[in-house]
Amino acid sequence: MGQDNSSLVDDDIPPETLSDRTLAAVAKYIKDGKAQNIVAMTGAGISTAAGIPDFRSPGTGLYNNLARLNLPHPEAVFEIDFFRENPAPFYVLARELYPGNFSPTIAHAFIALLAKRNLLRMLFTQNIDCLERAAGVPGDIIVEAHGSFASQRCIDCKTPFPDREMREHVELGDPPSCAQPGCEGLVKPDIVFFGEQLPSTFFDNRHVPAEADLVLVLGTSLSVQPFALLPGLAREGVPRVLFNLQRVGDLGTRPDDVLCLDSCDAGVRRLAEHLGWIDDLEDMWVAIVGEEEAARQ
Ligand code: CNA
Repeated sequence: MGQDNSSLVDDDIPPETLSDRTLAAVAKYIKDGKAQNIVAMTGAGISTAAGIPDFRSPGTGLYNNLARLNLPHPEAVFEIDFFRENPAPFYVLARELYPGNFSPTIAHAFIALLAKRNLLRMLFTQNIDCLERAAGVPGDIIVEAHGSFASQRCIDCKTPFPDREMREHVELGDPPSCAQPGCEGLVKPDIVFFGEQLPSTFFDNRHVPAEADLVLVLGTSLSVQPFALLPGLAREGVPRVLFNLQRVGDLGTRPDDVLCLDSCDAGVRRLAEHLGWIDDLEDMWVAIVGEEEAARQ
């Protein structure tokens, strides 16, 4: 177990709801039955241990590694206007990121364990890798705010495109065209590009963070709007815990914010230890990914 730096907060503001600003106090809050409606918010950092690069980590992030695709600027790979002109770079990335190539991390398994214990109200994810579903979080409490690779359609007539054919095109790095007679529009996975509207499920559930009794933020730089607004929608006095390599957003500024500035996996393991759930968590994760993958991560 690494060093417990969960009490690293700027100011020495006394907590109002928790007994102190540590993971041990968060665990006590959960064990006392005060967290029945947990809302989790995740980003690419929860999946880096699975081998999927995030966007912005210096050196390893996708934006650092897109030079080979000859883009006018890194974000262009996710811009709809650029995609219309040149879909090939996106399909190079899609082949690398496609679901099925990666297994959930123990941080995904922790969120699934919260769901299994009926404590998870909702998971908002910015990720497009579908690893939350793979870990066993029920689909009806996941809001994939930036869409996912789970389905795809024509960008012009919006006709859905079959999964199996899509997989073949992605494996070949070959952008498919719409199969509708008379339409030759490009097909794109239903992931949200810059310049596109978020799915309606995001807006339909935007009231949920205000109903949370505990907010967990994991592995996100909180730099993409409107997702980045979600932690701020928690009511004052509701504990918010950040599991991330660095401090982000306004996390740490409220009296009941707890910062765990470490890898998501180390952070959830530490919280699970405090909860007395660590064996359950490790067993559940190994059951999902297998011994070999668990040892590799
Ligand atoms: P980001 O902007 O790249 O930020 C990632 C954050 O996670 C940074 O603050 C990192 O310091 C932190 N981080 C990286 N590794 C770890 C780790 N092991 N433990 C804890 N923290 C870590 O990514 P965001 O998700 O904030 O940005 C939103 C974009 C990224 C969304 O539109 C996603 O679709 C997109 N994205 C998704 C994936 C995926 O589905 N796995 C991968 C890459 C990008």
